[in-house]
Amino acid sequence: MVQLLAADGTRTPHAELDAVLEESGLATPERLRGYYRDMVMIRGADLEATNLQRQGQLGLWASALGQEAAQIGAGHASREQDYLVPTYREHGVAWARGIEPWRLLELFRGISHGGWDPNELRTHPYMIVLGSQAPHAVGYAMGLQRDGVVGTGDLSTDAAVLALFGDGASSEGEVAESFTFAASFQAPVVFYTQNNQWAISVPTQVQSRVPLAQRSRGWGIPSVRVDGNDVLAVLGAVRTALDSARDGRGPVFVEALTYRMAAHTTSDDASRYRPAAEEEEWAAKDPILRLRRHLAQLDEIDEQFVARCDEEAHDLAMQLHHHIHGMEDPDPVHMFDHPYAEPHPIVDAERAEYLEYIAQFEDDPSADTATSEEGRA
Ligand SMILES: Cc1ncc(C[n+]2csc(CCOP(=O)(O)OP(=O)(O)O)c2C)c(N)n1
Ligand SMILES: [Mg+2]
Repeated sequence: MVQLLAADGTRTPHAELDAVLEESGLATPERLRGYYRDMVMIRGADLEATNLQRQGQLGLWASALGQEAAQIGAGHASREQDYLVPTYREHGVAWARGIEPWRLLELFRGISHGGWDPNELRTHPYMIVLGSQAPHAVGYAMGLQRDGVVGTGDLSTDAAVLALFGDGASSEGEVAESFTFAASFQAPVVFYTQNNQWAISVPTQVQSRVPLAQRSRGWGIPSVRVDGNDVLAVLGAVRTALDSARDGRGPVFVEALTYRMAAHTTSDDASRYRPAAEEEEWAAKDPILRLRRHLAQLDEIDEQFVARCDEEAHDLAMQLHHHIHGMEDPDPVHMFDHPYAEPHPIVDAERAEYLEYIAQFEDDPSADTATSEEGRA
């Protein structure tokens, strides 16, 4: 496993990745402070989202607590021209790509159909059906090849795709099929698994008899396993993999070892299936704390900066709170507006049927009068 930052923040040299980080400028002290702030901000938004779900304001929330380095690192390792294909727990990746957290919350409130413009931010909508995004990602990557923006020798314009999925999703047939297409066509795609140790209540050991990173090798897809709680290792490994893919050298698989610190979603109670000792063990490997310790060792962080990040995260949480609490309920009939770009007879029929159905619940003014008169009598 590649690790550049130990849990106590100590930096281990790594010839290959250090060269990539140096050349890319991704690991300057200023950048590192930026990643620290990013992680604190997204954790603040995440905790507030859980609160909002408990207040009945969101239908569900899938927390990314503990996965901040794996996500902020991968998001920032991508270049602007890359296309990212996320799953549903990618809040740090979304943040790094410029997707405002309120858009994520609106999705989990169930009032937004997609959340953002995938072309504008070059980030696909969240995907809940496990593994389904892997073939989309490979197809997109093959499209990039055909557009002539792969392997031209210019890394600043050549593009690649980052396909994100979980350890559990990696067992889906679609992922195996995606490996086949990606390898056969040498598609510019990086498969990125955040192995957060659990797929709801199923531990990773049940998914695979070998480390997940080894799986792709049977397809001839090179792979690397990194410490996913180490933002520097993630940045270095994902940037290296994406640059290799964009350079026309085919797909790469990156497994980031991390931990889902919260329950699977707000509908889950993790204490039913995993021991508290395991949670404590991983709490000691907290990715935010680790980067803070590293910055302290470099003498590149002070108490004011830490306090300012905490304040900003608090302000963001309050903004999200007010935004969500202040939302009007959307007209339910809007759900029929976007399944197809153009009018569709089946959707039209369903809309008409639904309108008829909800009309039954509209208040009948004459019935109201009768009730109130009865009340007076
Ligand atoms: C095809 C499919 N099967 C089952 C589910 C239900 N489901 C949602 S999340 C999940 C576990 C996924 O675990 P993993 O891929 O490790 O991602 P994580 O939730 O840990 O981020 C399951 C089984 C689903 N969404 N899609
Ligand atoms: Mg998982």
